[in-house]
Amino acid sequence: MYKGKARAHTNIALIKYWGKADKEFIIPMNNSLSLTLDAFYTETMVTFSETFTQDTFYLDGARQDEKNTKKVSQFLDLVRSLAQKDLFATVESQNFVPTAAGLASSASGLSALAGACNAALELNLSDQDLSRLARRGSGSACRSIYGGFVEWEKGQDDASSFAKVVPSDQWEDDLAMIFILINDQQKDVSSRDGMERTVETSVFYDGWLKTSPIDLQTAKEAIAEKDFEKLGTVTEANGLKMHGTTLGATPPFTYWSPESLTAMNRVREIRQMGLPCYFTMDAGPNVKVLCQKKDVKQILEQLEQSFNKEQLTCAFSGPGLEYLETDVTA
Ligand code: 2P0
Repeated sequence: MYKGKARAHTNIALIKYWGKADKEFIIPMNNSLSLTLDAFYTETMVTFSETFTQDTFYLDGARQDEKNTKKVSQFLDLVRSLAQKDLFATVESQNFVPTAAGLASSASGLSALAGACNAALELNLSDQDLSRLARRGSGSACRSIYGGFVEWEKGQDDASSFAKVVPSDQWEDDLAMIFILINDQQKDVSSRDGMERTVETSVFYDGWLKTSPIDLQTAKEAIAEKDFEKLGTVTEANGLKMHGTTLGATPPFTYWSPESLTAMNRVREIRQMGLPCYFTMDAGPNVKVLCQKKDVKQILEQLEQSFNKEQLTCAFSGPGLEYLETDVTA
């Protein structure tokens, strides 16, 4: 029996990953840059055993159906081939999110699974190779191997596409991200389907590809200079640009709901009051607000005028992958 357990935190991209150059290996079209957060994480235990006759996947204690288990099994296949071990596994994952408002993340999930497999099968993968492995499960997961500011270098193939830490002199410790949780009745377009449709059909995708490297450069300069206004401005612009591409797709779609727009406008108003804060959004209606730790209390007070307290959660910079347990009795 081979058992391993790991914890990985979620990350939010300031410069977004949006589009794949290679769907099988998950090689992105552009580099992205994220901040790993402390508030949301996944703990995953994996057990490989000769006695198992199939893969089984439990999420938050509930046994998952065939469809959800298949994604995990496909990732386990990669690990089995890497380890040259033909063993079925039981995967037990726990998502730690303050509320059950659609914040479960494939980034923390697949990164924790990669770490758990690395421990269980004693693969001894370097962080770089672990980032490459997590990437095969979900693109954004490659960034959750590391804490703080992280860049995913797109590379051009499996060997060269991985994430790495962005030197920051711990500036991320001065920052915060407030989540505005927005309930939405719309049927989701998954990020995987959304980015595929955009790459294939959006008349705005060229503009995204031409300018996201410039945004990335600006973000890295802002981090080196510890210039919050510069980082916030490019974060907000890059997120809006990503969402702009979805409107030019066929058929067009958007992740925004009316309340998302209300939230974005509130952030602009708060900024105009002199409190620096900037929003970003991912493949869903929630709005994330990048701000400085010193302003969190005042910004929360402002947001509480428009949103319920339960809708607001504050996160700070979080750590990279952590190993919790290994037990090998082969
Ligand atoms: C990001 N997103 O950079 C972007 C911005 C959503 C919007 O990475 O298909 O779950 O598994 O590689 O990583 C979410 O997409 O997609 C994502 P796959 P993933 O965070």
